Amino acid sequence: MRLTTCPLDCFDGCSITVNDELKLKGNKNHPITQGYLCHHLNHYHTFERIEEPRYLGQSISMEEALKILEEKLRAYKPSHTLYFKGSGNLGVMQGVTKRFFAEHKAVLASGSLCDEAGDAGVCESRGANLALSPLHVKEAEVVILWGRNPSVTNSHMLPSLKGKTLIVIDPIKIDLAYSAALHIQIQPRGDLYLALLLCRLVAMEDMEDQTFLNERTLNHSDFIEYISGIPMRKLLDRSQVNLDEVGELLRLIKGKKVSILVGIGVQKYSFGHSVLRAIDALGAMLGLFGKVGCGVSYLSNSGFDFYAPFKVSAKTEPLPIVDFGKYDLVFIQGGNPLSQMPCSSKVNAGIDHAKCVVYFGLHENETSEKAHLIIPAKSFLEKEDLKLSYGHHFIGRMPKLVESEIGISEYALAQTLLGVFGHQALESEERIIEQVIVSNSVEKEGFLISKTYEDLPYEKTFYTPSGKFEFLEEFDDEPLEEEGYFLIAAKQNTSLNSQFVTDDYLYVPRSLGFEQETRVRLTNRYGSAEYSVMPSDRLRDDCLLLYSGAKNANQLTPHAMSQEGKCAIYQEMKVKLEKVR
Ligand SMILES: Nc1nc2c(c(=O)[nH]1)N[C@H]1C(S)=C(S)[C@@H](COP(=O)(O)OP(=O)(O)OC[C@H]3O[C@@H](n4cnc5c(=O)[nH]c(N)nc54)[C@H](O)[C@@H]3O)O[C@H]1N2
Ligand SMILES: Nc1nc2c(c(=O)[nH]1)N[C@H]1C(S)=C(S)[C@@H](COP(=O)(O)OP(=O)(O)OC[C@H]3O[C@@H](n4cnc5c(=O)[nH]c(N)nc54)[C@H](O)[C@@H]3O)O[C@H]1N2
Ligand code: SF4
Ligand SMILES: [Mo]
Repeated sequence: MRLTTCPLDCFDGCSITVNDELKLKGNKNHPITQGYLCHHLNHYHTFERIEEPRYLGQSISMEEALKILEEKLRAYKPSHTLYFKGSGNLGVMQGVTKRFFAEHKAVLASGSLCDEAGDAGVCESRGANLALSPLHVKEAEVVILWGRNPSVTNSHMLPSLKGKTLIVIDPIKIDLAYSAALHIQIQPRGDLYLALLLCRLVAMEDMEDQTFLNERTLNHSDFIEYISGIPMRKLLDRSQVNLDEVGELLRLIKGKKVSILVGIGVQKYSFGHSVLRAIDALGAMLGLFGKVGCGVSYLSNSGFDFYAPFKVSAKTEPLPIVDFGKYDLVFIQGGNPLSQMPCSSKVNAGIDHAKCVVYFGLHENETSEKAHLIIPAKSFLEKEDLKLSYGHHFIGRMPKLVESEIGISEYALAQTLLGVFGHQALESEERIIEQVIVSNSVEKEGFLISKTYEDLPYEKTFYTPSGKFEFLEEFDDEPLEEEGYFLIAAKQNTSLNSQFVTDDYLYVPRSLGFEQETRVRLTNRYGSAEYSVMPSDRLRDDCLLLYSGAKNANQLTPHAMSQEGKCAIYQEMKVKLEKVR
């Protein structure tokens, strides 16, 4: 029995036991994994992979594929070559290809389709974005799930939620809302206003932690003055919550150990960074940071204080709005932009215009379908890697467990290209991985963990220049002008974004009276697309829902990015709905 770690983009970073038949099981001894895996890894071997390289639809050998890639890299100017990496595998070694493309002087798409707007806000307030692991949350009395859906996206948090007072703030009635003490079914885009409203009320009710505010925060009184200038009416209108619910929330958390778990739901908007700052401000007013069972936790920076082996300097373009059509050669690794990037019509037009699109991945998808050159990757069982998790502090080794004829590893691809173009060779994989591990890890009870977490998160310091928590000073937001429905983008159980088994339905409020499978069309200024309907009792009357990875999920999402963090802003729009006749 050998051990490895799940490579997927997920909070849990599961530790996996692998037997000689390559059967994957959750490691029973791992404090987070606790012996179980989710749908994706339980069925991992049933998903078909790409087995052979292809060029213009014809199967070729890996040698030929690498030769064609070399020819294309020589034929097109480096300044007309784009490197684009998705999040299909979050192993540290996945970034190795960036080293070659930076040496080659290509342009790197930089930014995020995911969490960076919120991350920018967390970093402004706290200086670094650290996680509350399930072991920390276990000590809480009250847990607020704020735009985060652990029963789908973070199932190894569930044991820690058992027996806790749960508060859910989500426009959707998620599974955990049914067992929550309070569900505030907030209007999408309303969280900043709810957080500021709560800050106002915490101050009015003398619920502030004065010692924490005096000793560990920088600009508290300016913050209170600033938010006192925002009319209460505006805070209530923009969040569409009522004072009873807010009063109940305060009653439930008063004097309790509170962990606030925030997901990406709250920040899929232009001012996403400010939303996290406002929620953090509430945490700071209550003095939640650095205490047992308490705190605010978002998708953390897994690499914090670790040596970053593939940090490069290069010309970059903002990833969520990058125009593929400006490039002759586009190299896409571990991602499916034709499904997952916002504003599919622009992405499609760009990909159609590029002279050569290379797809380097595991599975067929919308992007591989259109690519000229397909290079199959090795799976996580077939290459050396290391996983740092964004949901806890355990470090997961990912040794190569099996030889395979299929595919090429990211390391081997990068090493080959560095060699043929005469750049300096990479150190060995083992050495790179060890350097990362030793840079910031310590062994505790037989497990490697990040040294940063020897103390509770933020127990000793914040990582801002002042060493203190810094409150939000202003924000910039205008309400959406468009009429129509909010269109929510969320995750579902059997898919990991566009990988594995996706769900293509458009979920609509049952009150609209549509039968299942009714065909409808959604339209807005970014596009138009048709969907089959699934009526749902879980939605507000002003919301529709399309899961990540659904067919046409991004036909209507904005070609735009967040004010901070170069992040996609999937929900910064509304849509009109009509029945297709
Ligand atoms: N099974 C599974 N697990 C996954 C993934 C997957 O695709 N499938 N994806 C992984 C990835 S890439 C990520 S980034 C994480 C994300 O993890 P989460 O953040 O938990 O995932 P989401 O489903 O995007 O969003 C969570 C919730 O935010 C709510 N929401 C939407 N808009 C708003 C809003 O304006 N305000 C509030 N308060 N809530 C809102 C949604 O209704 C949803 O219930 O999950 C990871 N885990
Ligand atoms: N409408 C809408 N759009 C969204 C979202 C949403 O909620 N709604 N969520 C956004 C979020 S949070 C995220 S993180 C992005 C994710 O978007 P992407 O990064 O595009 O992720 P996936 O769709 O999972 O595609 C990952 C691809 O990586 C490949 N892959 C897997 N393992 C490996 C490997 O080891 N090596 C290589 N080379 N390739 C590999 C697989 O073949 C797979 O096709 O989508 C974003 N897009
Ligand atoms: S829960 Fe997350 S980390 Fe664990 S097996 Fe599933 S995808 Fe991987
Ligand atoms: Mo993500």
